Amino acid sequence: MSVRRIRSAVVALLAVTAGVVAANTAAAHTLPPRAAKKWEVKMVTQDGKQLFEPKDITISAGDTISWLAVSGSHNVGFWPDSVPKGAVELLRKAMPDTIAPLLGVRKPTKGDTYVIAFTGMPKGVYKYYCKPHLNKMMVGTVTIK
Ligand SMILES: [Cu+2]
Repeated sequence: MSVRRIRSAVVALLAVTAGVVAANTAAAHTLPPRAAKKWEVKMVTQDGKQLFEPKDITISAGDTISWLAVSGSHNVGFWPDSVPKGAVELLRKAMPDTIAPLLGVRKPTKGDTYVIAFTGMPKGVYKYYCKPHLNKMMVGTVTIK
């Protein structure tokens, strides 16, 4: 086999491989989107402690978290510098019933919920807190993977 023939065989093989890769990439883009999931984080006062349960949660962008009042009076707040770059404005729009920028109303009644849909939010770690119990380290994280 001549060098020229080998060269054209290699070129043909590379073209086929590139075609397969392109086809796979196109297929991945046509898969139906994953259904958004709804998560629950409990807000609890128990045995003199205040906490979010679970304290740390990992979700996908588009998922919703419902913070459920179980006992005590709590809220959900974020610091502008404790969320990923580009998330502040999206979070501000996604947070209902705020009493200050990135700070939700208190939920003092058992069964009340505070709900945020993390639609279109950037990946990363979102650190948050409960304002009335920040001095008792009632904090948590939402990680968008
Ligand atoms: Cu609290």
